[in-house]
Amino acid sequence: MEVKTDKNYDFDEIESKWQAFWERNKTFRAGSAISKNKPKFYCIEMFPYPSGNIHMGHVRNYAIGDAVARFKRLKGYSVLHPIGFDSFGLPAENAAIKNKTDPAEWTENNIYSMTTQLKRLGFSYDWDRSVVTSDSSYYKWEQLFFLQMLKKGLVYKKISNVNWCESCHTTLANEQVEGGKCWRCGNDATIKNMEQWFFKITAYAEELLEDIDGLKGWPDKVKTMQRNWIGRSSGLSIFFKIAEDSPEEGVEQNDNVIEIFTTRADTIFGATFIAISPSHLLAKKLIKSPEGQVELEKMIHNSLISKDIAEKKGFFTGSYVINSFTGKKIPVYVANFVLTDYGTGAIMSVPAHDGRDYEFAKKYDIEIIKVIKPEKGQGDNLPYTSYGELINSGDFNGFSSGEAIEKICAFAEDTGIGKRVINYRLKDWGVSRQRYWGCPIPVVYCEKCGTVPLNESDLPLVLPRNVIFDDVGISSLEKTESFINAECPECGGWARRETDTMDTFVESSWYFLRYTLADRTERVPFKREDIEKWLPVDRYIGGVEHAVMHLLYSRFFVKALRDLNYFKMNEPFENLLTQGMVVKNGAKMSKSKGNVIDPDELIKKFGADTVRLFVLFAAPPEKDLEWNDSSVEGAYRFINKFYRTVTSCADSFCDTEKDFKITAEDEINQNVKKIIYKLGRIIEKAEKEMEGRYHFNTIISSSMELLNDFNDFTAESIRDKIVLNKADKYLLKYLINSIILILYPFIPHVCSEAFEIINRENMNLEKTLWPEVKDTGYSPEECNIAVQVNGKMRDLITSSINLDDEDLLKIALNSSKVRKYVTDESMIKKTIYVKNKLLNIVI
Ligand code: ANZ
Ligand code: ZN
Repeated sequence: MEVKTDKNYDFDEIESKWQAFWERNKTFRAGSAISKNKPKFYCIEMFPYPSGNIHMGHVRNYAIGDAVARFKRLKGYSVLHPIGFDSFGLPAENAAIKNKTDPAEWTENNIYSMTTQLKRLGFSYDWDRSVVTSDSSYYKWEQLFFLQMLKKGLVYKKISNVNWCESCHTTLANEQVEGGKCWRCGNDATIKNMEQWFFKITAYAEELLEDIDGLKGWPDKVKTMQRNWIGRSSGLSIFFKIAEDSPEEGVEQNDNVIEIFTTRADTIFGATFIAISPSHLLAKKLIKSPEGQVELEKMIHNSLISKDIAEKKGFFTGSYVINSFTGKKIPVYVANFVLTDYGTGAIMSVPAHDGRDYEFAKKYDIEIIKVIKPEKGQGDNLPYTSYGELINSGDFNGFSSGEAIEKICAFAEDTGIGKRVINYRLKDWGVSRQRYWGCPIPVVYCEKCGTVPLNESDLPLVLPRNVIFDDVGISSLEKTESFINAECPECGGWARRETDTMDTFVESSWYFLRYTLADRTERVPFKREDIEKWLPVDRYIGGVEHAVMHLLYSRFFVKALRDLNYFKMNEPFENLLTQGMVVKNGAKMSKSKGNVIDPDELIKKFGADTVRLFVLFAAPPEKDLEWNDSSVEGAYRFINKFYRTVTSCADSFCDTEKDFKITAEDEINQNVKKIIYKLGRIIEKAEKEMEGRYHFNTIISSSMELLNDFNDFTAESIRDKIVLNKADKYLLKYLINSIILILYPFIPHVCSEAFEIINRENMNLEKTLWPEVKDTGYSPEECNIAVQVNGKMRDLITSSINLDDEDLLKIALNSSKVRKYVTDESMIKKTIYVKNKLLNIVI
């Protein structure tokens, strides 16, 4: 083989050479025979919607995942690293309406061009496992799950108020309404009354919440968002008798009572009015005047066009209820800030101790009674919303809030005026969409038999092609006669097909299960043994914008499929990494801001490795990445230097034996020892980072430093005519190979080339290649370091030279003299480090 020397780095040639090599050899195919005995590692990035173009955010997401996957392969893992396309959804349909193209064709074209782009970036995917969710071979199984969940009562239909986007002409799940606006187009979401299909995610509310604690590898912020979204609160539901009616004993919820939900039973003596939502079922009945009825209509209308409740508004109904605890009559108001679909849609208002109630009471001049005495040190201002000691509360005076809640709940249950309840903010997941480009819902409506599910053997129910697209606001499926007309599976008579399709979040709730199936001609969605082998996903990487929707739905789906006996697993994602955004001039890259950098252009100019190196080097994954042209050039220059170093030293090392054994007789050059020692520390550090923290930038910069050391050393040995023996050369070759392998997860093309140049053979990933640390008997020089805490000298410690601040801090914290002041590591605000001299710990 010809060894190339001193050749300029030709990324086009090198990158296409290795991409072709990988494809030809199916290098990244998961689960080959040899890898059977290896430990598994399942790594995925959130799969893209095929919009047509890869953007910088994708590149970052996939470069992170690829680095992790490639590292794990070097470490001897059998890695599953697939990609697919989340290909149902609105843009295809909008393009169809605008350009009269077929959504299927549009999607296929986009998938084709994005696949080309992904391959051009050299990501190590097992392409044979790819999924395209708009293929009937994929959504067929989703339809099957739908039918099975329907049978189990996990899917149901009901008329409900749904969030509606007029401009997208579709319903939106609660999670898809952000600040009252449609998450896709940003137009105001409104409310509409429609019959809808729902997944009963609330059946799993408790489990979804409890299992969050076990998600040790998830970022806290995502866990908090899910907890808040599920929003469990335990409290008391109380029945307030309506004053005019003569209520029977032992009231239950009926027309004579208003049921409220409170988490602050301790404040019941301060409840001076009841507030109900405008859509409350009793509203019309409670309102005594015609003006009130008009007022109500107005408020309902307003709540439909805007969910903004910043300004508290309402009116008195004319009715009263009895507060059973005080025996007093209190007025009932309709109030815009009471939510219809939370709790019971009615509240007892305690203006002294609740902010919204206070604002409302001030505005409408309603009595305010203080019933909680603030704890010491807390101000006396109203509203006082925290806990304290009860006052003005009859028999309950003197108790703490906690005690009083217990006693009042018990009292309410004993006397039948209330019951303890647990409420969740989480609502069932409405999945009906009035769109064409989605998975058809496999049911028909028969005049005789009603709503009838299709037979499982009739699946897939294929989405028809060649439908009419126009902007008239009904779904294209509704206009497609051949689709609508169906035969009833029960009576064989005429039936009308469901024309709603499923929310695209259904497809993304189980694609990571489908990836595990190697042979797609198999007539199963996935196999139990594959699920058991590969799942849970060891590392899932994606944007934090999916913290509630996708990540919660997927958890639900896995639990539901588990209960359908598909497998035993409880949770799909063991470790989650949410990467930051790519921003330019402080703003997220977007067409509307005109600050988009096109990955294709960069690749053309600098090559894929440069683009990958830049996105990994410029910021730790969880942080936002600020675009910087000169850092891109910096990455390019580094790769050039790396390549030149490798090509120019190849001749000196190529013939060094692979299995050379250093013996005691070998005298190793002191500088070689030093550099090998440094390498050892970097291998250890890199390994640690690659196993979880993923601060790739520190690995990359240490490798850069090491490469410089190596170049300096070579220059010196040439200048000083130093003769290197076999052992030296062996170690230097090991050094260069180690740098190649450490960098391989980030810049795989040039590293594959470099490996070939140095070793005259291809990298074989079936072997465990990650470099082992070699000990040459060298121990670094030592120095004395002054350790200060908040600027005061506390100890003088001895350490090896050139440690970084992290390592040094560990040593410093072992000193009892320092520990006296820094009892807990969480106290540390920052450290100031003067290399080899001083460490100041600021607490
Ligand atoms: C009396 C009270 C006194 C309350 C007090 C709070 C403070 P979470 O924790 O979110 O469950 N609430 C109940 N249903 C509501 C609805 N449909 N719309 C708006 N607010 C509603 O909140 C429970 C509290 O939120 C309940 O406790 C109720 O107000 C209010 F000093 O009842 B509270
Ligand atoms: Zn029928």
